[in-house]
Amino acid sequence: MTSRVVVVSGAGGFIGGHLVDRLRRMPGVKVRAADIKPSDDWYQVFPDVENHAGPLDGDVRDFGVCRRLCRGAADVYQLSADMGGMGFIENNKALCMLSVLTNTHMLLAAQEAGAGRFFFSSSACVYNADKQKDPNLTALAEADAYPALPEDGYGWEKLFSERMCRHFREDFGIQTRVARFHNVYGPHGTWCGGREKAPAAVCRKVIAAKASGDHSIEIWGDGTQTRSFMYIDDCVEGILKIMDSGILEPINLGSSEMVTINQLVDIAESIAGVKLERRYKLDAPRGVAGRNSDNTKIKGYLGWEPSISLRDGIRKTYEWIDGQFHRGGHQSDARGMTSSTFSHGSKPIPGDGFMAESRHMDTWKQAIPAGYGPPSA
Ligand code: GKE
Repeated sequence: MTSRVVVVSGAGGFIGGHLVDRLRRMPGVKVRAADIKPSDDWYQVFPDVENHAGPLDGDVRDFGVCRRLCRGAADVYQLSADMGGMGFIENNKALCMLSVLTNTHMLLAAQEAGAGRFFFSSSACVYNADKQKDPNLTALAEADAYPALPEDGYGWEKLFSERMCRHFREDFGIQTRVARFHNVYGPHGTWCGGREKAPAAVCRKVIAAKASGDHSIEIWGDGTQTRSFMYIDDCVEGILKIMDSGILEPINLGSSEMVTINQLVDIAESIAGVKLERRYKLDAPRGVAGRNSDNTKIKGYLGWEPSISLRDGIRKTYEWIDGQFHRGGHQSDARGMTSSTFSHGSKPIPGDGFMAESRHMDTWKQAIPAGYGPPSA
């Protein structure tokens, strides 16, 4: 039997690694995994798949690399992106927008190669910021992306690439699938260094506070902001279901279990068996005030929605990060790890982390950059 070639770009990343692990177990599937990172830096590497690692072989900003990867491919999962949590995307808007290269080149190469299906990982960051000002909001439905007012930088790129998928489908016939991920977490992902998102950051801070004996942690914002967090197993399940479905429009892939950041900390504390003093850093990157996933559409199409509870998912994530922390010898830096850093590119930003011009806490105000407002009378 000839195998179906399935390409995963961004395979060295968190979601990509888990997706490859799932695909490689499927009968009749030959996985081709690619990432710009050298394989030593991949979160998970599987020797039984075809791996393309590093700048020469795995940089999908390069159209030539994309063409080689997509040759003979039946399915393409495009997960590569320069991304991270709020500390990264608010401070690295140009880098986030450059993911337009990977999305464009992978889509073009997939279409040129005659791939049957193309999956694009979009984000809840495409949603109109005006609809996320209230922490007790009603959940975001797919139509709430328009009129467009997405997260500056990162969200604009995602929204553009969503539409590019649509037009490639309409004009060239390639079957595209677009899922809007809502804050995905779990083991084998970024947990320190500036790109980590809240679930991993909170687990690490609690672990570090315990290890340091100084029972206090820093929390960005005032802790009342709300989010829903999706465990990685639900994410992979959803990706595969959406790819296999006939869903043509962008669709939410997220948990509908909404919590405040304070409640997220409560869960991590109860798993750790500690109670910590909370230092609120009000000038840290906060993103939107409230966000949750309206799952009406995905339930209607698939009769399914992400269902792994936050407590169960955080327990597994906590255990994995605890192992990384102690095996990696981070005890000596435990006190420092009860706070989070920001990064500019791969370099940590000195001081408290902000570039002055990015210091806009209300993301919706960033829609009109300074100097682009209406002409003064
Ligand atoms: N990253 C981080 N690190 N966030 C913290 C921390 C910390 O140490 N302490 C508190 N928070 C707060 C942030 O200020 C924010 O209000 C909330 O937790 C969630 O932050 P996040 O996990 O970094 O990212 P967001 O949910 O705001 O945004 C993410 O959304 C995803 C889609 O739902 C984005 O970063 C994207 O990576 C992604 O598309």
